[in-house]
Amino acid sequence: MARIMVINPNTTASMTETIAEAARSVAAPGTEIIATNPADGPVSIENHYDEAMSAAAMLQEVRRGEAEGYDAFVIACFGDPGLIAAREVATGPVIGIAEAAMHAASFIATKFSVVTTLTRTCIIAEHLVRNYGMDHFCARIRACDVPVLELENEESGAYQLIREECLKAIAEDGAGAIVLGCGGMADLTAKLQADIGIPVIDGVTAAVKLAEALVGLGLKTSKRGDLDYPGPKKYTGAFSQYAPKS
Ligand code: 2AL
Repeated sequence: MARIMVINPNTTASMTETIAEAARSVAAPGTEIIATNPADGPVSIENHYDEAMSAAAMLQEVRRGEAEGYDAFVIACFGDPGLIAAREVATGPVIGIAEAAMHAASFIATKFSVVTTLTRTCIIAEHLVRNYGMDHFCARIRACDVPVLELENEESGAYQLIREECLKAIAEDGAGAIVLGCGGMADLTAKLQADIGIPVIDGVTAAVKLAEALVGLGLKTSKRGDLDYPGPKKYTGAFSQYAPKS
């Protein structure tokens, strides 16, 4: 039995719903999923500024979940914004969808390619690949150049553009698996996989299953060293609401 809080760090509730559906589609019978997004922040996260600005309100959601006793947390944005700070706040495991998808891909293929939204965001995934030690597994990071919110617009042609990048990843990168580079792509996974014939990994579902595994193992975030709770401190001005209490 695990209670998992899945946080979409952007403020678009319809995308949170897509993420929630994907999370629930793989959750074990005893797992409770609550999906949430902050009220304050960017409607989509597509650059470093969006990432930085989304982190504070996302961390408030983790604090709320912590107070409500959730066993684990999933940060459902492909840049994994605020992930390491969330680990300081949380008692249970916190998993980012990019790290979950990349690790899952590395178990089933020697090479994967990431297919993300805008070319501009490729650098974010590139930093994560390096940070997670995934350089040997990641063949290439590709962009379909569809803005995040256009993923929800059926007329945007997003599916076909993503599919084309996946096919190029197979032909040109030698990719044995595809990692989808946006939380808002979670509903495309099964269709894409059937369509392109190689494993397609969405980080939301991968993160939920990894969270269940860690909770099942009785593992929590280590509070020895840098991931210890932030400790009480005064924050001034508009940020006083974010001041850590413990
Ligand atoms: C994302 C994501 O997963 N959600 C969002 O708003 N931006 N990442 C991305 N590369 O587009």
